[in-house]
Amino acid sequence: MDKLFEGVKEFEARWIGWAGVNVPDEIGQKALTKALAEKRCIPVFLDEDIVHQYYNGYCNNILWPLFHYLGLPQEDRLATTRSFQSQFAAYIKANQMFADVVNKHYKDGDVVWCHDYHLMFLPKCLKEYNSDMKVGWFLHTPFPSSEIHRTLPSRSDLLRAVLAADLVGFHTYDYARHFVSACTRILGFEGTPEGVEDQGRLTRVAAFPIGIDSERFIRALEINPVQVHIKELQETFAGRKVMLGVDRLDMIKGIPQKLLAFEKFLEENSDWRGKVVLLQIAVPTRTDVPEYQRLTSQVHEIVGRINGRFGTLTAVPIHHLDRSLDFPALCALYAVTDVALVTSLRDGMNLVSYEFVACQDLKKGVLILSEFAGAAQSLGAGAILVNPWNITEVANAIARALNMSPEEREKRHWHNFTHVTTHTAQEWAETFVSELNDTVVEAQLRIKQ
Ligand code: ADQ
Repeated sequence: MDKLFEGVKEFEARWIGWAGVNVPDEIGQKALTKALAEKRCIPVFLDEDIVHQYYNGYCNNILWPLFHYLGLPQEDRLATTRSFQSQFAAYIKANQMFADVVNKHYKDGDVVWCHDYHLMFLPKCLKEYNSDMKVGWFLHTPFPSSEIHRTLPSRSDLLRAVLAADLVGFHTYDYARHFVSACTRILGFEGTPEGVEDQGRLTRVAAFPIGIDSERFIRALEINPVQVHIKELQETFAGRKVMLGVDRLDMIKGIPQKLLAFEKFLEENSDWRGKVVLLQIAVPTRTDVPEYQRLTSQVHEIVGRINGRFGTLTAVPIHHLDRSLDFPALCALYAVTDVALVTSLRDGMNLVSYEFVACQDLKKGVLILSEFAGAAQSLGAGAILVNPWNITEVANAIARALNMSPEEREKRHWHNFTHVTTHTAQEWAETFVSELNDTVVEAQLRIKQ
């Protein structure tokens, strides 16, 4: 996140967030606070029980799947849930702890920008401290259809808490529209072209599609460690087309569907066997959750089967890595790829597709992109869009991408590269913060009139 504000001189940003580790003693907390201060980061300390109920429970076991259309917990997921009630109480408590820290560091004129589904209660807590505080909230995941959101037991409380913000942002217009529908249908508030209105108070709701720091990727391709990696990869996969998947190992990323589509492609295109390799890099996340453990086994099983079916003694069609890559290795992989495969079943935006495009100005590779990723709305004209649930369609898209003429690849790449290099993370942050300032000024003027 620190990179986000590089080159954005107007912001004196400070990051307030959970440190991600349990530091029970005061001496440890003081030491960590001091160390992080140099990076302009301020930690919030959450104890193990709160982390379990709030972060693993309410955030990752309830909100994350729900917002990605996977529904509320059932069967074993319900067993790990204990009860919505206690987890929701922990959620509010954790959000209040964030608010306490923000309030402690707040100075008049500051803008407070709350991020993601973990902090939907934060706008409300902050406004209770100080109704003049300028508060924005941005969701990095999809916001689902109001019919999905209304299944959540705490649906109204969460919506009301978010509406305490002055500006509410989403990656796409569709997510914003779903949020406004939820507020009108569940709360009975009025939806306007500007946002949501209740008793004369307007919360502005709008789309702010995120981008990446494209220059960072483009510059990296010139540096020696990346060049060395590129050369190694080119030698290793000489004579074969390279396909790439880079994902967190999460249900929403559609990794099994991607592998099955690749298998179907190999089944139906025997002339490509031995001439194409799929590199699938998947970083394990939430490894203590049974569903994620099952996903890991499922992915390993499918990879084993496909490699058994189509591999030879010297080469396999899929190389699968269960780990994170460092930045130079990631850039090199993006640069040598002929076809990138993003098959998310749902995804707020999907930055991997942006990063791939930024690293492809020489090769002009093809992006196959799920229509259920927010990125489909910005990179749709350059990518081949697919429904990841339709294995045949994805298999056909792979064949089309591998056989695409250089002219068509160039045209498609140009569209995406122009978008990725002009809609950057810096521009996204500047736009959100300046709109937040404007929104507050306009609201003050409305009150005076
Ligand atoms: P994520 O779900 O994490 O983010 P994504 O947008 O694809 O998804 O970003 C993943 C990031 O992790 C990328 O920067 C990528 O380079 C990196 N990454 C992934 N696998 C890696 C690996 N094996 N090694 C190294 N790095 C790896 C959430 C939402 C998205 C939304 C973003 C930003 O779920 O939909 O786009 O926030 O808002």
